[in-house]
Amino acid sequence: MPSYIGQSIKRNEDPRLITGRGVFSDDVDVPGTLYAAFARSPHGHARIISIDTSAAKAAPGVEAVITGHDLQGVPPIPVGFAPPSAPAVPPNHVLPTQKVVYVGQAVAAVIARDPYQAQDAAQLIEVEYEPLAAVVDPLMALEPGSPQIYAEVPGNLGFTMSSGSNDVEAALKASDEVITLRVVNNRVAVVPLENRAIVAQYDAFDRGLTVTLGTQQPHGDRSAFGRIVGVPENRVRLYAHDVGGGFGAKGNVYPEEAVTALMAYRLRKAVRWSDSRSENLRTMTQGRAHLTEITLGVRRDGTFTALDTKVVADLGGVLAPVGAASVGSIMTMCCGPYKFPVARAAARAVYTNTAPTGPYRGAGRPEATYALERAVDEAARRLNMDPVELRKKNLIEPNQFPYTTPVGPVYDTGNYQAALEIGLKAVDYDHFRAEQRRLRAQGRYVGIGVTTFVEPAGALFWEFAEIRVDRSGKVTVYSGGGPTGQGHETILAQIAASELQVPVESIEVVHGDTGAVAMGVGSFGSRSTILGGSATLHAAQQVREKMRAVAAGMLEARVDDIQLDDGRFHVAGNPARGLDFGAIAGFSYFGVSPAQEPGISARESFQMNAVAYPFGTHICIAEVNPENGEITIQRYLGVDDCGTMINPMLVAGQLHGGFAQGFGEAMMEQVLYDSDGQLLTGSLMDYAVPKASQVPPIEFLHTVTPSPLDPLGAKGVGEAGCIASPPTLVNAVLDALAPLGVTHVDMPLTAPRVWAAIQAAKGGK
Ligand code: MCN
Repeated sequence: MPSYIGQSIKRNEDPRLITGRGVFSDDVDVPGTLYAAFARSPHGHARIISIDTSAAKAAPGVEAVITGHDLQGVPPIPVGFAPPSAPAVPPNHVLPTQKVVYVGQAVAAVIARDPYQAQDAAQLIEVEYEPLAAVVDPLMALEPGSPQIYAEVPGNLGFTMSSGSNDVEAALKASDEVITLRVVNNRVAVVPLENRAIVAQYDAFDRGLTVTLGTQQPHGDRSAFGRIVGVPENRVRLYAHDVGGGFGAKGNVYPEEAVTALMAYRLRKAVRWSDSRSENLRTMTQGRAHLTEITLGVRRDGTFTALDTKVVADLGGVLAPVGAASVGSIMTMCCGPYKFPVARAAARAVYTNTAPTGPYRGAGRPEATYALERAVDEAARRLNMDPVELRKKNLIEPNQFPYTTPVGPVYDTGNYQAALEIGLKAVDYDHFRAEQRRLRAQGRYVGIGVTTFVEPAGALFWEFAEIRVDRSGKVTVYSGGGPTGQGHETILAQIAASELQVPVESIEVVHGDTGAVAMGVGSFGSRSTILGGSATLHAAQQVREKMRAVAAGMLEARVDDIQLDDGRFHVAGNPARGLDFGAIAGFSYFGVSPAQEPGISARESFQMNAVAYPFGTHICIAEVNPENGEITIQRYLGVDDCGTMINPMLVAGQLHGGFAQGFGEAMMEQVLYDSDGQLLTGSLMDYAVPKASQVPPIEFLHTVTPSPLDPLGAKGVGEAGCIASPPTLVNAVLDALAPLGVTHVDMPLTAPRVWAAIQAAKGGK
């Protein structure tokens, strides 16, 4: 039977999803359920003087009203990682009692018999606030005299991070050219199709809690609920059925989810909550929000000499559970795919009166790539060199892997030149440059952006899979991942089916059930194919060997003589003397010798002490109308290398989705607050997410450089599209506008912004 690995088969999960039979958290119906609703802060920064819940308690249908005062002894939301430089980590209380630090922060909750009663009663909660001066700009927050959000965090400086060495300064001094650029990675909202949703149910039978939650980390969240609610973890069962997108922001427990679970346990009932789009835009963790000053030293011949990256990262009002992750990524990924003799990076992470920020698809890699690629194009302009030539001169060579960068990471494998060449050939780069000159002579502004990039994938080191073959011979993969739309039910089945030689559609994949899956980490950091896929492969190999041993006993042959072909174990050279899965599996439960374990199953956790480094080249050709600043994307193509592709069609799907998010960030998305911390983009009328018709077509090309780190040779791809696309799009626009003297526009590249940059450049002239 040919291997399924590398085949673009359709997704096993799709018939269910496209016929409306998906089960999202909000679809779970529990009889007698109660509903939670929240009273939220109207202020960006205020002291809580008093909370009067009497009117809400008396409202129809209300079963309970709670504030932070009712949660004495409940631990704050756990922070996954707080850098040692943090002077203090102000606790992220489930419900605050002293002060609120961003608009929309939940201060009290109502539990009622129907959702409308809950919302009406929440409106009756009287909170007296003493408004305090707010600060929303992280640079202003660092200024002396700015409002202090936490007494224990002087100057609002949450933490610092750094990497590399100070040799950078001498190297910059010795450089022929030094390019310094300040760029902004605009704050973006996550906007999953499915908002947050939870159903928590007191489980009278074992005095525990059953939680259904849209999450990327089922097992981690089960632990967090156990700790917050005060129930031993083994009495908490968490289900994450279908999840309508997470994009990094559904990896941790939110205060509203904690309240819902707590109240279900306290009231001995089922309680549910799902947020409205406007609640989601106010309080789900947001992404990016980084200001970067990048300094690149270069010799006259184009050789890079040094890199210095300084970041100011906006944490928002509280440190989200993995709020530090994006900052850490820049410290390690600032050098991209280039050879720098010396480099360093430093970050200041700052509290502001805005929604907390957290990982958002790419989590630090898009920020690092954007700053670096913008600086490389600027260096090319300064040196009067072709930006592609400059990249070629500095890319790490294929024979230099494993390659250790001056800020620490060891890149496993790569051939950056090959991906670049394929992309250049596809767009006929030299021809394009000639055509560009011709069009410029006609007054048309057409430009090209070329990004070469590398990113780490496979973070946090292990994932779990178990394979069981039931008595009928049916194979089930139990995966520790937490997919949110990536297609794990298909790719894990492809891997197991290839090893066991059974039809891919016959394999069931179970995930998102902590009662059925013994352990797991989850899906983030483009890790599941590498780690979960390899765990599945190893478990399948074990299952195959166990079945061979049982078959040998049944066929009275030597194990070494048993061969697996097309789903049948037979004696080598005698295909007629064989047994199918059902016969072997059925026998394994009854007839095995005392030396053999009954049943057929295998558990594996695959771990790596390093990460893999996918890479690629993205190219965009764009035209700008100088009269109104409108941009037309004429062509966009990505050459991506994620090692062995398990399912090229799903790889393309991931790149497509990632691109749409990068396109949104580059062209139209931006969360805005006024100076008091009021959110100005609180609905989808004000916050522009690209519509399908606005996203340009993308061409996908690939190179395949397997990773030596995992048995599949796979690397991740879930985030590549949004890492490479913002600089590609912006550099294309800046290249188009080069004749007008425009060298800088901050994202998002809305037409008015581009037009203003053109006018400013004309005025400057
Ligand atoms: N794949 C493959 N071969 C490879 C690598 C990947 O076939 N060598 C395909 C597989 O279909 C796999 C998918 O690409 O399921 C993504 O694989 P991987 O890169 O391992 O990433 P994860 O499965 O761990 O998913 C996490 C990643 C991240 S970090 C974000 S954020 C993200 C993303 O995936 N959020 C998503 N993709 C998303 N897609 C959807 N629909 N919704 C989200 O919330």
